[in-house]
Amino acid sequence: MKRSIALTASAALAVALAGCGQDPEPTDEDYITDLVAASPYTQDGSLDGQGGGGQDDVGLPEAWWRELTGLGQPTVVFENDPATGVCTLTVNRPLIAELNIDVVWDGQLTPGTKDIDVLRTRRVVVVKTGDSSDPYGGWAVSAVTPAEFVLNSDIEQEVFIQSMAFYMSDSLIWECGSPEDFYAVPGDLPVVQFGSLCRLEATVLHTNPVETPPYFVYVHGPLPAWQRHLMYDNGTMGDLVADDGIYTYEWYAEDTIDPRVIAADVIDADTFADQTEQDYDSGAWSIPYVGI
Ligand SMILES: [Ca+2]
Ligand SMILES: [Ca+2]
Ligand SMILES: [Ca+2]
Repeated sequence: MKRSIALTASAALAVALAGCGQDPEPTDEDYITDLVAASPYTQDGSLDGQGGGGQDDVGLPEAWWRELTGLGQPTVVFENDPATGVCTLTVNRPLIAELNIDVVWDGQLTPGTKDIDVLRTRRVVVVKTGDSSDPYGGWAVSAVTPAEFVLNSDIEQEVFIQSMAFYMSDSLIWECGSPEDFYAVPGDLPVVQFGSLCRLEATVLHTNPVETPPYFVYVHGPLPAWQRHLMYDNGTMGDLVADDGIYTYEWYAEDTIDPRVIAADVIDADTFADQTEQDYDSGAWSIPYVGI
């Protein structure tokens, strides 16, 4: 019996030693990949919040919401060797979801579904600020671009966000004209003070407008009652000038969602025109904010 135990212990030791040999120290790439999977500055969700707003006489559905059905693993593309201590990455994450949409204004919820196949992509700068015994091997997120949501299906994307501008108490505190623009974290991110007057403005592009209006624009963020609200270009809801192509929504910040992001989200009117065709077309930008 004793001999048996001794053999077992030896075997366990051998396995443990072999395990050490096959499990080397994490590389910088390993640490950075773990960092961007966990950092609050690189979480953007799937824009699956619900919302109200709108009227049946302008081409909106009675109800719609996205429902995430599959979250792919993030792919991290290193644009330079982390050995320099500063590294730029592109992080791509596939989002498989469904658009639930009910276009019949009858007080009954009988939605159809449209497939959503989207890639969420963002660039990140990370810097090595500590040593290897620190969390994530001493790496920290230094700057991020907005996350851009683009179609990852065979359907040609025709609607795009072109710019975002965020105001608090009528002061411009953050703006973006390209999803390639980097913002230092946390200093260059928009700050949202709960209870304060917020306003988001966005411009959009439709490459092949057919319907009137050609698209609908939504804001997602720390909004009252719902996580998303329709944006307007008709001189109401904080919109300064009607029909100038700048879509606006103004609100008093009163809610938080996880993750903490502000997003501008455009949906093709053709997508909203029925609840049967597989024609999902949408684009969005999303930026993390700092809540105070
Ligand atoms: Ca209905
Ligand atoms: Ca306007
Ligand atoms: Ca359609």
